[in-house]
Amino acid sequence: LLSKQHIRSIVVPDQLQVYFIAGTQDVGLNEDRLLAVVEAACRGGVTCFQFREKGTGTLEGKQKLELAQQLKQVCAMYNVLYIINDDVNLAIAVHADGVHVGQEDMKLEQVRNLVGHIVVGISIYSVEELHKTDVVYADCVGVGPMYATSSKSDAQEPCGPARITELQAAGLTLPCVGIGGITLDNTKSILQAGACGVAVISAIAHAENPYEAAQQFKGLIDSGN
Ligand code: TZP
Ligand code: MG
Repeated sequence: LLSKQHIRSIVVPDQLQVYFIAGTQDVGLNEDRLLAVVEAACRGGVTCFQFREKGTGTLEGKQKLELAQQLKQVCAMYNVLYIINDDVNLAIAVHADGVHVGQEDMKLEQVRNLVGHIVVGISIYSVEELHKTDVVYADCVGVGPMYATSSKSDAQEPCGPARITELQAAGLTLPCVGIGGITLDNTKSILQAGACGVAVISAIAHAENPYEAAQQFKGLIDSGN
């Protein structure tokens, strides 16, 4: 019998070091551009990629499924953990390595029951949200927005890296990443606050050279080990 206590974390914290997130909305609604940027980011050293297809003009249905399959192949080629945002059925359909949900999405217990033993990520903004969250069904946590961001239209007020420390003091033990407005310049403060990695959209997707940007994040985090 699978009791709550027997659901174990299967994500290795090192796999969350450089967590790149993107969808076509982050690259001019251009599928080929997304594939190229993700390939460059993987080659540069990101450890995890989340396909987050969200907003006006983004793909749905068969087109989204096909792009998700292509992105999975890219990630597999570089041994990069492949996570699907929100869309639990898509994560199952493409055999993703994981799925990430927010507080407004499907409940964690239902997600876990549907996906089995893949990585389940959850967004947590505050200690109040932590207490409302069934963390026993999750493997890792995204905390943020750390800083102001232009990549999420409904983002809450920036909470700063101290929020990570605060959540851990309140009992959060799952590996977590900071997200929102993260750059090379503020990455150290996110790790010092207790995160095992940083999750970024624009710092890589909008970089002049996404390969170099990924390399710089990976180099920075490795140098601190
Ligand atoms: N969740 C909280 S902030 C954010 C998401 C998806 C957007 C992060 O994007 P960027 O460009 O790294 O600030
Ligand atoms: Mg969501």
